[in-house]
Amino acid sequence: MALNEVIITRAIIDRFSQKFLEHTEVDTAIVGGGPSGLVAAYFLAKAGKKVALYERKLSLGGGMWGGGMMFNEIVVQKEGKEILDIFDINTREYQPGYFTADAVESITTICSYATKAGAKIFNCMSVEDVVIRENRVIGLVIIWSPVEMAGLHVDPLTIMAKNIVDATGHATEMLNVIERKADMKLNTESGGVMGERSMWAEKAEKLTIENTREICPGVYVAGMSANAAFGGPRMGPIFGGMLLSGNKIAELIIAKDKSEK
Ligand code: 48F
Repeated sequence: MALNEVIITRAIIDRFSQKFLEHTEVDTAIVGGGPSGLVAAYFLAKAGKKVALYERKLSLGGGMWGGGMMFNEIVVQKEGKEILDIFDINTREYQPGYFTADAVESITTICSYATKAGAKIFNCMSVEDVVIRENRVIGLVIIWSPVEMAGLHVDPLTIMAKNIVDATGHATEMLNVIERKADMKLNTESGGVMGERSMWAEKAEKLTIENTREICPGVYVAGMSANAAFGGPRMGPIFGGMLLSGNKIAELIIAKDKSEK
């Protein structure tokens, strides 16, 4: 059979358009494809939720690819290892309580589990704004990342979601936009993004879990974004907190949906 380039082209446009159209309204829209966002996507999709995840970059994985300073190994504590075990990711004990894993195996596997569970990942797409009605965030405003990078004057599109997750890492991009453009208070001491503090791994790892929560109506905050929002410190290349935060987001959203039924 001779290959036909037009069929190849149509297959891509058709399939992508179908996927994109089916995800213009979702249960949960996750912004950011780092470890916390991807883990949340997996557990939510596995629980049967309709999930779309938007990642600005072409590649998924956020800060996990590079391990620490581009040494592509990550460290997790016991509780973090238990999440890696769910994904069947190989870990090795380095010293009691410290486990290492290959950064590339970790992120590719989590990504694979998330997509196979049914989460739809839209890479190379940036979220630039939110949709607000009656003091609640109900949707996201999205644009192709190359449009954003080139500064082209192109209007974005909109998708609607019952729950939004800011998993944008150190940048807290969704929260910044809410603070800047909406008359909504965040559920922090100051009512706004408090800003990340300097490195303190022990404290930061604990706070990441604590700070993972609904931060304003319709918006949850996960991973490093949660710590930056609530004024917590950074933790560097220990990733247990990120994995546990993604898991907690899924638990919170699933529990909330149940209580609303
Ligand atoms: O930074 P990132 O990996 O977030 P995380 O899940 O994990 C943090 C750790 O990697 C590390 C750490 C150590 O434990 O502190 O930094 O909290 O991934 C965030 C992802 O969000 C994307 C960004 O490209 C990155 O891949 N992102 C950020 N803003 C947007 C976005 C946006 N507006 N639209 C789409 N993607």
